Amino acid sequence: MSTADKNLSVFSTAALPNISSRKFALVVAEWNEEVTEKLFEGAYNTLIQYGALPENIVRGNVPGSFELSLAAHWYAQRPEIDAVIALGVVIQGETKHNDYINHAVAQGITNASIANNKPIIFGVLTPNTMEQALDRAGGVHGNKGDEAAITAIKMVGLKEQVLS
Ligand code: DLZ
Repeated sequence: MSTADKNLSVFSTAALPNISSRKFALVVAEWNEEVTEKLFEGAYNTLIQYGALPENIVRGNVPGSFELSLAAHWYAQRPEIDAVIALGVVIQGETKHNDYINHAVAQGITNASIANNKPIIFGVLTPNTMEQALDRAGGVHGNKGDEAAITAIKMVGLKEQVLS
């Protein structure tokens, strides 16, 4: 299903793990800040709604989405962090810059996640227009930040189930 047909804030919440002692890092790109702040709000509020404690959530800002993977890697290296959520928006431009950024971030986050054996969630919107971005940052298609937070919670639970 494409995101055009999906509301990013509607998901199954059956059997979510207890996350009251889990620690999360949110890494937020400053580029397209009007959108990424909404992604942050969505992710933060969803973590709180499903049981995370405010003191167990840390935030780090990076200049643009290209820097998300390295910063996520740094947070994932901290032993106390259970999951990292990387939030950014890369809007298609007149050049291919967006393609390079999108591929680099997707690959960088995958690599950092596997290297650290921790969930690092790809909360990056890759729309064609600002309007499409806003639609997915608390607009008609929900909030990618909400979806990223639920994904982090589910992956923390799955890791516990599989590895402990
Ligand atoms: C340079 C750039 C461009 C053109 N577009 C975006 C964007 O749409 N979203 C985003 O998060 N960052 C963008 N950036 C910045 C890069 O991610 C990176 O911060 C710079 O290339 C570093 O010099």
